[in-house]
Amino acid sequence: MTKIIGKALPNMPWQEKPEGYTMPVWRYTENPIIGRRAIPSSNSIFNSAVVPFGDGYAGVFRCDSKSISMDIFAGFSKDGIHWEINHEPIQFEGEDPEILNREYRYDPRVCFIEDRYYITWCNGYHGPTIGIAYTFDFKKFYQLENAFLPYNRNGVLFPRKINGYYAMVSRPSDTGHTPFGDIFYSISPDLTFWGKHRYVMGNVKGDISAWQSTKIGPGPTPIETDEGWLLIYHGVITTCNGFVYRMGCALLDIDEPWKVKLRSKYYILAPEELYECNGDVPNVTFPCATLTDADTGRICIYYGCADTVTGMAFTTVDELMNYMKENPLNL
Ligand code: BMA
Repeated sequence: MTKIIGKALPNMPWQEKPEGYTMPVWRYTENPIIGRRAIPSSNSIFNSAVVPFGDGYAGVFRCDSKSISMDIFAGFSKDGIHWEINHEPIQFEGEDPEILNREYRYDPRVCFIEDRYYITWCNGYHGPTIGIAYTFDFKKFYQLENAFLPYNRNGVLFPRKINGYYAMVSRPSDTGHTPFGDIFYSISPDLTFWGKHRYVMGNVKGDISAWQSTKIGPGPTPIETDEGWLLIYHGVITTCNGFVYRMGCALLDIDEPWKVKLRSKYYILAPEELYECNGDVPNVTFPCATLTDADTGRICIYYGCADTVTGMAFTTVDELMNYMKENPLNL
């Protein structure tokens, strides 16, 4: 038994694994939980993040508008399933108008560290980079400096300092639909200056684990366990019809998270249902958040489906640990 280090969350969304199901991650039966037109302006609501907040939940949602402008919106829920999403995007406050200037914002992650909620997202600043902001109440948001030079996507904070530093995994990229991509680890004393970059893991050449042969990128906030950091990530293959985005998982060393202890050879969830295979960008399952219950080891994954709607799926820490141990990726 692996233990999640964290809080109990007994009321989080949950369904038992269906009888006879053989995969380690199973979908919520009422998926998708957020439709493409959940707010008046939206064309699609997908790669989005949620956290426990007050006696319920809060989140930051990627809503693309009907002009296909990408922005991020706050939302609230009592049960983590039914969401009220603000009709206006987040307005950031901050010190420097140069940084506050919005080009585009997408694929948010939310991470509670110490006393506040940090938002990271793909932020347009002469190309994609990682924006960082914090909030206490999901009403006022303070934007900090971008973490990196362009080009970078998928900046994902760790939920506590590691060896005295804030820590982040990210995926250096290019200006377009990046045809490469490895995960790197960076640290910061103050969430402004990032350095000591370390290679964590990369795409897998050949056909040993071809679903992740083009690029990979970190997904939800890493989950702390007594065996290491459990990282759920996306992996991409290039097919004759374009990219296919699946989910995988890895276990990173607790004190030196750039050291990979386990990684699954097989994907844990892939586009199979109609709402994952069919949409604005077909064949995309893109995880950006989890809720976890330390008492039971339950994990609820929030993921974007076909760049159009938002879905939920379930697993447990032991399901993922056993899957990685039974199907290890030995490079
Ligand atoms: C990536 C990002 C994601 C998107 C995915 C599939 O590069 O843009 O937001 O879900 O492509 O289109």
